Parts: sequence; structure tokens; C-alpha cells
Amino acid sequence: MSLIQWYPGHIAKAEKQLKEQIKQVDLVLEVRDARIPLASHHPQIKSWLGTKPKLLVINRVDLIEEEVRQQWLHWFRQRGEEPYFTNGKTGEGVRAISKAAQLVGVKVNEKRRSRGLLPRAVRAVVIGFPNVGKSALINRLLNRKVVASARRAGVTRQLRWVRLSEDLELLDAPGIIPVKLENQRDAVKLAICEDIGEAAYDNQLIAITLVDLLAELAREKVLTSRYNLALDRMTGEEYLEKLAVIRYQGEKEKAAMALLNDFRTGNLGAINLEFPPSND
Ligand SMILES: Nc1nc2c(ncn2[C@@H]2O[C@H](COP(=O)(O)OP(=O)(O)OP(=O)(O)O)[C@@H](O)[C@H]2O)c(=O)[nH]1
Ligand SMILES: [Mg+2]
Repeated sequence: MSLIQWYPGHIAKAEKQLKEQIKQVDLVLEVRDARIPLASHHPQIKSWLGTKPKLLVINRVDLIEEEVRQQWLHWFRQRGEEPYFTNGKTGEGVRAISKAAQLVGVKVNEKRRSRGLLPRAVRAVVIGFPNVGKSALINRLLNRKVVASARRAGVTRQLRWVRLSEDLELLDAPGIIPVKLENQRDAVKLAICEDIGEAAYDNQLIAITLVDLLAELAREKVLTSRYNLALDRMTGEEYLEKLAVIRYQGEKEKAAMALLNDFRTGNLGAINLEFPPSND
């Protein structure tokens, strides 16, 4: 597989501004993709945060099974982190986030008062990989569409403050990715889940890897039910070719897009691409 390396200028710029903004806020909301909670973790966030409080938001909870969600909940808690599972489309779980954010605000204002300062709204920035649902979550928190949110990665291009209430202000930030994608397996998962710019990868290669990954996860039956074409002993590459022939007049790009779209929208079912690693 050719390497996925993608770090466009607009992301470099966004990252620079974001690092400055993080210093100004009281709280950071880190949004990840529930199908890949590890691969969608930006490795540098910790060093940017220092001692700043963070809420861990695991979005797209509709695209994993309940049992898997419980496994992640348990895993994160064991590591001393409290994950907030959300659905940026329906708003499920967003109230818990605003409550937790307001609690941080109470602490901020206690401190301010003790220094003779007037209380103010808590300021939080929403960060994460492109397309994980940051803007969608902000819209759900506000219950109306204030910031642009759409299917493709790279929708938010500028930092933008949104006042949620007297007590809470949120900063919508463009998606960020590491300068170097060290782990190519993770990079492929980001591409499959569309949490990285389209320019970064080749659709057919990523679709082939998706099929191979489904086989690895023993979930290949979802292909049979969706396309009426069983994987049997085919490789991902052979499967894509065959699917193209029987459904798309031999056009592999179309077959690849269908596979990717069906996975991304949940048409193939709720499929997590990662499980919590064993804690030892
Ligand atoms: N299935 C599902 N889709 C979601 C969820 N949250 C957001 N989406 C969809 O994911 C896509 C990306 O959402 P955005 O809000 O634009 O994501 P973003 O993180 O702001 O993206 P950038 O600004 O490009 O970095 C949109 O099509 C949303 O409707 C969710 O919980 N489940
Ligand atoms: Mg956005």
C-alpha cells in the first residue's frame, strides 16, 4: 500500500492557531470516532494541553454495537478517563457534555471570585481529526445549525466561537492531523472512516483494505447481505474486481466508492474497526 502522508497548508495553519487558542481556554473537548477510538486520537494533544482539563468525546456511537461501547467504556475508565459517547446527528449524549463543561466553569469561577474577578462563561475548544463530527456536535449542543457540518473532511476552515449559554462558549476548530502519520494501519483506518482528507488516499486501495479488514474481523457476512456476493476465499482485491463486474460494468472506482459509502453511512451495519486492547 502506498503511504498515506497528507499535511496540507490549511491544516498546518489551523494547528498553529489552535495551539495558541488552547492556552486561552478553560477546557478542551477531544472528539474521536467510535469505530476507531485509538486511531482517531491525535498523539500531540496531551503535550498541547499540559494540565488543562479535557473531556473525551467518542462520537458516532450509532456506528458501533452497544456491547462494544460498553467494552470501551470499561477500558477508558480503567485508565482513569471518562468517555462521553455521542451521536452528532441525533444529539444523543450531548447534554452530558454540556453539564460536565459547566461543572468546569463553576470551578473556574470559584477561582476567579477568590481573586476578586467577576464570573464569566467557561470557554472550551472542540478538537479532533477532520470529519469526526465536531461541528455537528456543536450544532446539536445549541439545537440549531450555527456552524457548517458536512460529509466531507475539511469543512471547518476557521476557528469560530459560538456562545451556547450564559455559562458556556465553544470554539469550533478545523480538523487536525499529525504532521507525520507514523502508523500506516491507523492511517488506513482513518481513510476508511473518512476522518482524513480525500486527497490523502486512493479509493480503490482503501476499499480493498476495508474488505480485507472485514474478513480479519470475521464480519465478511455483511458483504454477502449487502451485495449478494460472498467473499469466500477471495482477497479484497479480487472481491472489488468481482463486485465491479457484477454491479458496476467493471468500473472498479464505482465499486470502491459504493463499498466505502456503505461502510461510512452504516449501510453495512454497525462495525467497529478497533477493539480495546488488553490492559496489561
Ligand atoms: N452516523 C453519524 N454521523 C455523524 C455523527 N456526527 C456527525 N456525523 C456526520 O459526520 C459528518 C462530518 O460532520 P462535521 O460536523 O462536519 O465534522 P467536523 O469534525 O466538524 O469536520 P471538519 O470541520 O471537516 O474537521 C457529517 O456528515 C455529519 O452529519 C454521528 O454521531 N453519527
Ligand atoms: Mg467542522
